[in-house]
This record gives sequence, C-alpha cells and structure tokens, in this order.
Amino acid sequence: MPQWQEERPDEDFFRILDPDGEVVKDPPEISDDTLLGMYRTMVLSREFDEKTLHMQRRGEVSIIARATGEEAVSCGSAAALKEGDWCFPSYRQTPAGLYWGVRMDRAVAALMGAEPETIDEHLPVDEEPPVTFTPIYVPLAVNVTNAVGSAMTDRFRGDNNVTMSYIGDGSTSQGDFHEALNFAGVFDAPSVTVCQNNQWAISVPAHRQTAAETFAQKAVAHGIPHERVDGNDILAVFEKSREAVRRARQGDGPTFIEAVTYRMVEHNTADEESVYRDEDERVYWEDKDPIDRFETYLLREGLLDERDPEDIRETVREDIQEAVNRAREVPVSEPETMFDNHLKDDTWKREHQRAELRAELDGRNPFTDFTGEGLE
Ligand SMILES: Cc1ncc(C[n+]2csc(CCOP(=O)(O)OP(=O)(O)O)c2C)c(N)n1
Ligand SMILES: [Mg+2]
Repeated sequence: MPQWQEERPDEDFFRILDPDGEVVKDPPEISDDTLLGMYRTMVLSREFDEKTLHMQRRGEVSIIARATGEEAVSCGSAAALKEGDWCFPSYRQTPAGLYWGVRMDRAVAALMGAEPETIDEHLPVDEEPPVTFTPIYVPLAVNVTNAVGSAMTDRFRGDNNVTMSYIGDGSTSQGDFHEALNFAGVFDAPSVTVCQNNQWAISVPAHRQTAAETFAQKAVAHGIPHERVDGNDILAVFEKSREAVRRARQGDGPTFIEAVTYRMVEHNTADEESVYRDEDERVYWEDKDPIDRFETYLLREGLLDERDPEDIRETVREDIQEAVNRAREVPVSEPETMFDNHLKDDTWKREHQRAELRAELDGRNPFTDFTGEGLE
C-alpha cells in the first residue's frame, strides 16, 4: 500500500454527509436560502479558480493559490458568521469572502497588480459586506494573532461580535499560532480558529509536520474546546462552526476546529506538485469532492433540480467574466512600488534591490550588467 494511503488521516471526525452524499447523521436546521447560497458560492469559487488560473497562464496574473477541492471548509465555516462579525483569511479562503459578497472585480484587479488606492478609485465600494474581511494574509499564522486581538477589541467595547480566522496544517507549526491560541484561551476571546488541514504544506506532508495525532488536539494545551470535522462535508463544517460561533457570542470563549480536506491542486502556480506527490493520491480524493457531495444531497432533497447545477455554473461564469472585464480596466501599478510600504525608512538593501529591478526593467541583465548605479 502506498505510504500516503497508510498514513492518510483516519475518518475519526464529525460527518453528516458521506462521500456519496448519503446522510449519516441528522442534518442541522439550515434555511433553504443558506443551503443554496453555500452551494452557489462553492461553484463560484471553483469557477473563479479556473478563470484566474487561465489568466495566470496568459501572464495577466502573476500567481494564484486555488481553493479547489477545499471549498467546503471556508464556505461552510464563514456561513456560520453573522452581520458585524470579522473574518481574517489567509490566501486559500476565497469561498469565505465570496459567500459574504467580497467583490470579485476588486479581487481580480489586486491579483493583476493594481494598488488598493487605484482599485478604490476605479472600482469604489458602495456597500461593505455585512462581515468585515481583512486583506488576505500571506505571512503565515499572523492573521490568527491579529484575529484574536480583534476579538478582544470587540469584547472590551462590549460589541457582541465574533472573529473567525484560518490556518493551514503547516502553519500550525508557527509560534504565532500558539501565542494566539494561548492568549485566546486565557482571556476567553470570542474567536473561532479553523485549521484547513489539506494534508500538505507545499511539499511537506501533514505527517512530517507534527508528531501529534491530529491538528485538533493542539488546542488541548491551550485549554480550548476543539472539534475535528470532515472538511469535504459542508454540513458538518457548518454545524460545528455554528456551535463554535454561538459559544463565542454568548461569552463562552474560543474554539479550534480542524477540518480535514485535501489540496486537489498545486500549492500555488509557482509549484510543481508532481515532483513530490503521487498522482494516485489525488485520484483517491477525487471521489470525495465537496461540491459533488453537496450537490447530490441537494438534488435528493429537491432543493436543486437536474438542470440547476449547469444553469448555476453558466450564471456564475458570466458573473466572473463581467468582474474580470471590469478589473481589466484598472491600471496596474509600476513594478517598483512593490518596495513601498514595507519598512518605514529605506534601507541600503532595499535600495539595492530597487536598483537591480530598474536594471532589469531597462533590459539590462541584473546579474551581469548591474553596476549599482543610482545607489547612494
Ligand atoms: C511566516 C511565513 N513563513 C513561510 C512562508 C512561505 N510559505 C507560504 S505558504 C507555505 C506553506 C503553508 O502550508 P499550510 O499552512 O498547510 O497552508 P496551505 O498552503 O496548505 O493552505 C509556506 C511555508 C510564509 N508565507 N510565511
Ligand atoms: Mg496545508
């Protein structure tokens, strides 16, 4: 048996829908609108990933990280939030933002390299989403510390809001993650932290990331209630997230949720996954696709009829294309601005890198033709 199969996580987690879409536990009470909203969001996110991947291949976008196959995790958990709540995503939670109406045109413009001020100018926001989304965090785990701080701010102000944040399996090895959970546990922060365990941190498999049996149990040391759910079952993710959000809102403190899913695609478009993992592994997980599973359930419940899935896919593709067209109208920033806003003052190193880039943009080879000209 291949190593990945022997070491795959056991199925010791909370599940409502099995991979065939069969109900194995009583489903939670969820309105039809919410169920259909979640389904549409998952489809939208999958199609958004497809579209932006094509844009990346054409050179319109430099890099993307897809949520393909992992949609149920951030969609199902974010759907448990309410107006006034906060969400601190990392880079693989596109569905969470889409669920609450984060604008695709603005997101695509950012991916294409437009600066926030330019995006505001060309694609102004007339209505903020009911849940506040911070910008996407790329430094791993920092969003969790900031989220817990934000949750405490709401508590000190007496606002009854909940803050949700996301962390990958690999990122639970970062110190910030533990500092955040420790602080949340000690001060009963109204926060919910969702670990999107997609089994890989770039090329590092989950079993090389930690000696702990599960990621969920990392909460034990911090005295925080934890849950482990089937991350490809949106009903299970929603149910446990709703319980956690309720607990936080009524003053009973934080929760840590591990959602077990699988990264069906490359880490990001700068990665070549075939170098380090087995194709059979993806094939094994294909049968557990979260969208297919939920779709089967909704069809059986009569909430979707047979033509709906294709119609929905068509409509979201049109919405995405319109958003992309709007984004293409936004001017992208000069490459050199990548050096701005990192540090308060310029350093010699940054000046050097800026000059090197300038050389490259002028068509000179920065390795052989770079003279350091322009440096103080
Ligand atoms: C503090 C920090 N260290 C390293 C990186 C580089 N890096 C980007 S993604 C990644 C792997 C993250 O894996 P995981 O937490 O499992 O999230 P996933 O990408 O699988 O969703 C690393 C090491 C970073 N962005 N930030
Ligand atoms: Mg991961």
